[in-house]
Amino acid sequence: MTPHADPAPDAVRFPDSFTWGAASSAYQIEGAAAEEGKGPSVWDEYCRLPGAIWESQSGHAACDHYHRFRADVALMQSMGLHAYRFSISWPRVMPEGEGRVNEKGLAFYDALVDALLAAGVKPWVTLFHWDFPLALHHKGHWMNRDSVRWFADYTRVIVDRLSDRVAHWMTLNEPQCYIGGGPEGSRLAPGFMPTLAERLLMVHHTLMAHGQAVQVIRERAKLTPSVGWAPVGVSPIPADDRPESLSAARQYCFSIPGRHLWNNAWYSDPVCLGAYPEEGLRLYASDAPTPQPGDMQLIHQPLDFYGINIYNGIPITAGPDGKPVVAPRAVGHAKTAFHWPVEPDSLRWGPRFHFERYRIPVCVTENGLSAMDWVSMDGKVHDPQRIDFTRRYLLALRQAMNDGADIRAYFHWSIMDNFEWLEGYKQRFGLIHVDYTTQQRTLKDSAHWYASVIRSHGAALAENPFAGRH
Ligand code: GCO
Repeated sequence: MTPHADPAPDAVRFPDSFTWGAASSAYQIEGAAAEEGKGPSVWDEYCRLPGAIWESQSGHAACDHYHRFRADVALMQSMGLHAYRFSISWPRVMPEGEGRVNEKGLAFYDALVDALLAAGVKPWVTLFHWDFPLALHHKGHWMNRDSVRWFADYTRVIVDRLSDRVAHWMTLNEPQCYIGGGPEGSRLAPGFMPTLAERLLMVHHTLMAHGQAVQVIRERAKLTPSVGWAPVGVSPIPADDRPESLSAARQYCFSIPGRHLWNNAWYSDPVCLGAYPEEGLRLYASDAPTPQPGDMQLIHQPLDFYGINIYNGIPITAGPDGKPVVAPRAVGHAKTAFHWPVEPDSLRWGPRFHFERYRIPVCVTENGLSAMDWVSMDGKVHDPQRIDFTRRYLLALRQAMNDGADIRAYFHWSIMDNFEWLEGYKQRFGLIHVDYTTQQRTLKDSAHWYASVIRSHGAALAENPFAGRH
C-alpha cells in the first residue's frame, strides 16, 4: 500500500441521499439455533461434521443476537447508521422450509424491524444468506425445481408480515458461494460435491427462485419496494494506465474464465439481461441446463438496485493480442488477517463495470476485512488497519461515482464480529468487537471513525484519521 495526499473534503463528500450502513447474516450472529421453534439449517448440521469447521465451532450461540438485538440496535443507533442489512433465517420462520410457519420466529423479526425503525435505522432485508432449511435439503436442495416454489412461498410469508415497514429487499446472497463457485465445488454447507452439470442446474433454479421472489415482493409488498440481490463481485482492476488494460479488465469482469462457477456474468446476465452469456454456453456445453419455456423471463425481473459484495480484485493487463492477462501482485503486497489482498481499486472498478453493463444503480452490500482485533489494556479496540482499509476503499468508491457510476449505498461487512463459516470465530470482521465468552460488545476505533464519516456524508474521508499520532 502506498501513502497518498489527503483529498479535499468537497472532493470526497457523498450525496446526502447516499445510504451508509453495515451488514450481517442470520446464521453468523443470531445464535438461538435450536430455540423457540427454529428448524435446522444445513449449517446447523454441517457444523456437527468433524473437521468441517475450525476447532469444531458453530453458529449455535454465535453473538446471541437473537436475545441481545435491542442492545445491538442501540449500538447501531449510536453510530448513526442509516441502514442495517440483515438476513432472515428461513428455517427459523418455516422450520421445515415449507408449510408450517413458526410464529415466534416471525415475532423476532417483527421486533427487530420495530427496534430498528424506532432507532432511525432502515432495515434492508436479505431473504437468503446460505442457511437453507435442512428438511428441504433432504428433498433435493436447489437441485429440485420445486425449490423455486419453496422460496417463493417463504418470500410471501416474510413480505406479508414485514413489508408494511421494510422497503428494501435483497433476494439471494452470493449464489457463487453457496452453489459452489470454486473449480473443486464448495466446502461450504451442505458440503456435497455435485457435478458441474448439477451445480449449473442448481444455479438455474436459484436464479428462477430469485425471479419469482422479486415477483412476489412486487405483487404483495405494502410499502413500495426497492428490490435487488447481493452476488459476490469478481472485480478486475486495470493493472496499468494503458487504455487496452482498461478494456481487458472490463472484458475479464464478465468473462467465463473456466469450467467452474466463479464468475459474474453466468449469474448476472440472466438476471439483468435475460440470457446466459454465449461464452459460458460454449464452455459449459452439454453441462448447461436447458431452460424450459418461461424460465429466462422469470429470472429476468426488473431490479431497483444491483447489490454487490466486493473485498478485493484481480489485477488485469492486456496481452499482446489485447486479451486479459492476470498480472502478478507485488511481492509482499498488503493482506488482511484472512490473507486476502488489500485492493481498494476493486471498489472503483467493480461497481463501475457492473453499472456500465447493466445500467442499474449499484449498492455495495458488503465490503470489509478481517483483522487481528482484541481489547487493549485501556479497554478499547484499536483497529487502525480497518480504518485505513475502509478509508482507501471508500475513496475508490467515490472515484467510481466521479467516473459516472450511479452508486447509492455502502454496507460495511460487518456490524460485529461473527461466525465466519468454515473459519469459525477466528476471523474478526466487525466494527464492533464481540467477546464470545461474555458476549460483551465493544465499539472498535473504526466504529467511531465510521460514525464520523457518516455524520459528514463522507467529508471526513479527507482527514488523516491518524494525524497527531507518531
Ligand atoms: C460472504 C458472505 C459473508 C462473509 C463475508 C466475509 O461474502 O462470504 O456474504 O457472510 O462472512 O463476506 O467472508
